[in-house]
Amino acid sequence: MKIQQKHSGSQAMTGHRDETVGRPPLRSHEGFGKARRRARAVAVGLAGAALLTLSGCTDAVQRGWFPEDSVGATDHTERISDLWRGSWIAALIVGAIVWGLVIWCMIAYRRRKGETGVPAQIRYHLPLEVMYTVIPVMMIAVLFGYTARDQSEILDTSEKPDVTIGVVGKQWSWDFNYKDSDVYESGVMGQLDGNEGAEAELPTLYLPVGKRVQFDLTSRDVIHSFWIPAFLMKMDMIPGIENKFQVTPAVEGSFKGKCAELCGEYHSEMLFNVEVVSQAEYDQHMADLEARGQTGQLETELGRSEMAPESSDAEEAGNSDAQSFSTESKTAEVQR
Ligand SMILES: [Cu+2]
Repeated sequence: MKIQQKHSGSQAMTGHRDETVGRPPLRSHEGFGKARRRARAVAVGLAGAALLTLSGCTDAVQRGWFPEDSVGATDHTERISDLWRGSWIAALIVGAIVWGLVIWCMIAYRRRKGETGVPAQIRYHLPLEVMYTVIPVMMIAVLFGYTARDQSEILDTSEKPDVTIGVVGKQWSWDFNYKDSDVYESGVMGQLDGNEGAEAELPTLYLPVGKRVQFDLTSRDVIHSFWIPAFLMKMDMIPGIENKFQVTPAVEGSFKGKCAELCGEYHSEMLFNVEVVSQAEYDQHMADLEARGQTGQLETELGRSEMAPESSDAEEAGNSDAQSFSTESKTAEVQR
């Protein structure tokens, strides 16, 4: 067997040499040039492909595939995306080591020709067992440490907020109580019927840029979840309980808000708009709400009563009858 291998090896070598010798020599510069050009073309092609791949996803990769508008959106987004990316990098390093070891074992300890039976069975290997217990515990401890550090920072409500907004979830919309200005906004469910302009009918939450905002979250019916995807942060809204968090929006702009807890048939239409505006625009909006008569605070008690008052802006929008009818009938359907 060994002899055979040696023989075939030398044959291959001889064959190779023969081939080289037998081949017409590269006579001219033309031949060398051709080979070199081909090699260069391949190299350029590969480099181009690599560049295209890298440049195509660099931005997205750097954000960890988080939404584009999350970059610098609040005082917390950088911290959250750092934790996210760090965790993925750690997971990928561990993954690469594990995949490498698995492949190495498959190749190094594969069954060779002529081998029979099972390999030598080893029952205990204390150092190995200690290692694969201690290393994962250390890894989990590190991930836990960073998570706990960031979580306590993100959920810190010890500072006095500049603005406090009570947000009430309800099937399937949102009410906003601007506590400091003593005005409110009451939302009506989105009507996603395929027609343009559905977003304009959604309730809009106004936030002043650069100001510390506290959200007091609760629900009137089932568990919802308050989520502004660009803020990289969501929190449950539980009936009878007030969950709080504080955040400082850092850039002006329009964002989207959603319910992140499957809360019934029209959960997907439980949407709102977010406008992060200057203090002056925020004050103006508060004055507008007051001028519309939306003063005082909406109750947060349990109940399915239609909270949209007579003078809400949904009524002003024109098609309020159709809206409130369809919302009511949808609610009735579910109650049945
Ligand atoms: Cu919901």
